[in-house]
Amino acid sequence: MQTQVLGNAQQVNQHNDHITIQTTQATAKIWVYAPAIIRVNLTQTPDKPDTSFAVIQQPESGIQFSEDDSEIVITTDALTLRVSKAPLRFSFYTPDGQALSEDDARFGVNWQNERVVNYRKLYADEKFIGLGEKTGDLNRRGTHYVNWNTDASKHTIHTDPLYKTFPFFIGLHSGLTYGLFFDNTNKSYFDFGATTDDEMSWFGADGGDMNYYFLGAQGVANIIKDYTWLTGRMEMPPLWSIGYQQCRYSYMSADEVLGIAEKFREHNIPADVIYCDIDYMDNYKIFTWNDEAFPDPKGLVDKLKALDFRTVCIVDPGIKVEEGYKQYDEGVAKNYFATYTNGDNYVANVWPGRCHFPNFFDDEVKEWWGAAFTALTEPGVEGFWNDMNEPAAWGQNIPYLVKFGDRYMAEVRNAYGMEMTKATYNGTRKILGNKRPFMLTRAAYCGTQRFSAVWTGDNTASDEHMLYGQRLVNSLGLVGMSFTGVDIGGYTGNPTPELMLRWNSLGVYIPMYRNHAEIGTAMREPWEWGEENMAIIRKDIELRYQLLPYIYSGFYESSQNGLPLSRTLAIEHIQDENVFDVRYQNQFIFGNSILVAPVESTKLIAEVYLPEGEWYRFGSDKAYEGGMAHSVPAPLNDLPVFVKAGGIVPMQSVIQSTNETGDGILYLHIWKGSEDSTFVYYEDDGVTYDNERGVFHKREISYYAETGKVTLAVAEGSYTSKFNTLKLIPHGFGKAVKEKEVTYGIGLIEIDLK
Ligand code: MIG
Repeated sequence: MQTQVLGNAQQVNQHNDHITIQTTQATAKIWVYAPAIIRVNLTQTPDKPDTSFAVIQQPESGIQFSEDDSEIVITTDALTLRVSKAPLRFSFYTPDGQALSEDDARFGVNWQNERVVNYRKLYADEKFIGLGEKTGDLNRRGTHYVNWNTDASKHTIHTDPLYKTFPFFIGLHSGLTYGLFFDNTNKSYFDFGATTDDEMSWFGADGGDMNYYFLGAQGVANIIKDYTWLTGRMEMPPLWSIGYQQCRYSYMSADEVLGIAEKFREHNIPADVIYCDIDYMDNYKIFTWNDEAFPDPKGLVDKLKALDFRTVCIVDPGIKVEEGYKQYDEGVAKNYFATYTNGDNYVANVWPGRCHFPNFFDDEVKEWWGAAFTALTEPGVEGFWNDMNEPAAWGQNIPYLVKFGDRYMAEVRNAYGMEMTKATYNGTRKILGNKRPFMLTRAAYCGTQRFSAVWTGDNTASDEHMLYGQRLVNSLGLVGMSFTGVDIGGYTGNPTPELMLRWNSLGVYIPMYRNHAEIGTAMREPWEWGEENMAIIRKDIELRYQLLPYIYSGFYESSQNGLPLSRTLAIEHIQDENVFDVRYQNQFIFGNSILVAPVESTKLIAEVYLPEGEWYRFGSDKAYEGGMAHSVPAPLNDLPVFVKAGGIVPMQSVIQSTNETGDGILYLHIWKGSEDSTFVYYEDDGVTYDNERGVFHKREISYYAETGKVTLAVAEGSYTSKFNTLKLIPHGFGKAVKEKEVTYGIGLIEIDLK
């Protein structure tokens, strides 16, 4: 093995937006992207083009630094980077000189053949959160992870890697916070003190540069804001996609799909979305329909529309090797597929049999792929589910030498799924014009939030999968992915009725609320569980629909500052050890004032930890004191959910789908608190991009604890709210304070609660 440890600085040069430092082993480059974001790149191939799949921002120009014999110092308003010259080591400090993160003096950055690794000092009390879709505990200290997008079917709650790669973590120590985004799509490794005597943490990759963005903002929320500034934020999703979604692998025919949709309406169970999994296709050929089972796609989608259902169809990257199949013929003729090193098209087996794989790293291939979606959009499909894009092939082991254009799979595998999804998004967005497409993907890399929701792949029908799945959702939220879901009920196996009830009730508070199941499992639609259970499931789904004004506003927040809808308690409470306690680590804040405690279906009493402050049980308004654990009832029809004192939660009447407007009343629930609180309420048409041109309705709602006043500021934007009446519903104020009803318009509204 050839090893090189980064040595002494030989030369320092200033350029417009960066400085370079030369050493024998590598060229170091440093840029400032924002006051709290400094990028460091250590490269052995300085002439290679500098590209990123994730980052959408440019560095600031006019970089400033100071230099003496021993170090180079870059100072911004928010962060100081001190680079020692002999040897070259990078250490970051707060403006007042507290150490945030320092290179290990011995190993620093080094190369082990092609592999590049950075060892950093581990602080005694340091905790680590992040990396997105990773099993394990909330606090990742003491563990090791690999990023290598994998079709992890049959995974356990310990399997690593899974489907997605997010080489971004947040470190917490000494009451300080920092983030580190290692922007490298090669197979990468993160070791949070698993192997180095609690002295070092390290991360690295099998190839590419030591290329990282150091985020020095204080507070986890601020780091997420900066990270999503750098890599982008989600758009407003189509409103219908945050309603209830019903899926199965597969509803085998148009009649079956329609029958399922009809049942929802018969049983008065709200729903918006139904899926077609791979069996809608002709022999799994992408962009085709099976003309026996799905003889009239447009007829089907139209009938579904008439029932207020939207249709989502799956697409896989594998293109069947079959002459006469359009995508195959065109792809071959134009060299659009991944190849062996001699240029022959690479073949692997997936659903259709022998397949080629589009080179989604090429813009022309992306265009071609995207334009083919007319096969789905012409019949009226508006949602697109990108599966198997790790990419997956039977046997998994796609050779590292397979090439996508001039790049080897080893270098870009982790971005393949994201680039496929980008192609699907760009293409369908173009075809659909002003209409928002819904996008779902299984594989992802940093930045995927800009155009898609994700789900966590093939989980299992068990309590432990339900709980760890929530942790995945919460952890995805830390890396900018707000629109996330799990297969409710568990993909593999059959849930017990208790598990189905419990998981469904948790689904109310999962950003994407989708019931999905594997082929061969028992049917699990809401009516499959008997009248009594169906009533409970219906109630929960109704609650989801009542909460949509709150949830949609939460997505607005994600689109503006990157904060996720499902927020691990660690975002707000970095110094509270209980938050990291494995007993409470699955709990999360949904939106900004609802705390949800996931509980096994076998436990009807739950131990819940409520952080600092006062809390009310959602539903009963029973008051609880924070900063301590409580034993609370957790029957299957009442998941432990709490609202923070001062919580402002706008709700609406029960509707059967987001196509309905309901009774025109905005039900504004407010829980008494001792501090002022605010909520940004947001509404738009839910289906077009007119919101990007000012057609929205947005206002700040404030609660003033001392005076008991509630105000709704003058509404911004040109959209007319669907509500004409405001009903203020006080909680925890005592019997004397009654509900108030006023006209809901765009002007200032002031209500006195006392
Ligand atoms: O090899 O399309 O994770 O959700 O139902 C399995 C069939 C392929 C895997 C996805 C799952 C989907 C299934 N797919």
